[in-house]
Amino acid sequence: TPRVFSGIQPTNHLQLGNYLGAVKRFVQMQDEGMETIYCIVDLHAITASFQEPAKLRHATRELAAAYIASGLDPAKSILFNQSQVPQHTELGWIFNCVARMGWMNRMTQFKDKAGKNAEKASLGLYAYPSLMAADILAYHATHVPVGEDQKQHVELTRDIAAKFNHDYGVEFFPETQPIIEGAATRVMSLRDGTKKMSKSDPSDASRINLTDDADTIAKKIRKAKTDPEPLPETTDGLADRPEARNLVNIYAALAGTTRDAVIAEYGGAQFGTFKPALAELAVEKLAPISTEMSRLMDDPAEIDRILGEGAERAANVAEPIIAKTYDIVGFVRSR
Ligand code: AQP
Repeated sequence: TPRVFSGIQPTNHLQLGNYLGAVKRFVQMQDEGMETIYCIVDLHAITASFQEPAKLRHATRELAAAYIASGLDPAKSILFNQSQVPQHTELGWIFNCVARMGWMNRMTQFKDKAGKNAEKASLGLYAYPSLMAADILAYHATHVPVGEDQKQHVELTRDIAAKFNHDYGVEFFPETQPIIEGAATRVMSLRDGTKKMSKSDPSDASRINLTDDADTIAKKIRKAKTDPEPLPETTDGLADRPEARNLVNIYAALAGTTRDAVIAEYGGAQFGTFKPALAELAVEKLAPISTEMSRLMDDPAEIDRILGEGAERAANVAEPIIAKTYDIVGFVRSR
């Protein structure tokens, strides 16, 4: 039976790319009645750089609030933070011994995040995709909704599962499908159309945060980098115009329509017309989420309760899978 798993790191505030590329799809899959497990991957959050403990705690609760405010229902989906379910790291270690150095060396996100000085990157950042494979496979998840930047990691998950199954001569871990759908699977920075929008970009103007108020959203869109031409009459005309394409994609994803439909309406329009329309749409869609988020954040104890309950349910699913894995590997368990 299909089972959906995905996660987001509690680093900084959620940005529009996370929402359109991931969270929106999470909620749809839940509402389609699929079995859905959504995680706040706090163990991953400490891989790229030092996280101030109070900030990490806050970001974890805020991400839970963002999920719920976006429509994730803890009664329908399992919602929890990764560090409360030890099975992730247990399976992660085994996968560290299955994954090959050569495979990890090909991960483009490690290269992006480690930057020029890979010697200074943490071992955790290097092993991140192996832990991510464990996050997914600890639940035997079959479907993983993600943005385009995570495609390579889901492919690695399949390689790890296949090698484990082959080495031990079992048909145990399933083949996982990445689900990368919609008009905004790769939202780009508002300051540079060739760079992806990211929570940890030093420039706050490069992204729209789910916590931004209406004025801030409108201002960031008004100031977004564009070329001087009007929008093209056909979507083909967006091919070598990354900034224009990005804004059209964002519009389409927020409106729940296609790029073609947006161009049918705004083809030939100047950015002076299109940007205010986009800002209005973004505020209409995002303001209710940020209002609900701040309401939920007034009661952190309730958020912690939800995460604890979710963690218990998650552990109930993962525990027998990890027990079986240990058995397959040959670890003696006598207590
Ligand atoms: N720009 C984006 N467009 C579409 N989808 C995106 N995602 C991230 N950025 C975009 C998707 O959001 C989910 C969660 O991502 P993550 O928290 O695991 O980390 P990330 O991919 O590294 O995202 P960020 O925002 O760039 O975070 P930081 O700055 O902390 O590294 C994933 O499904 C991702 O594809």
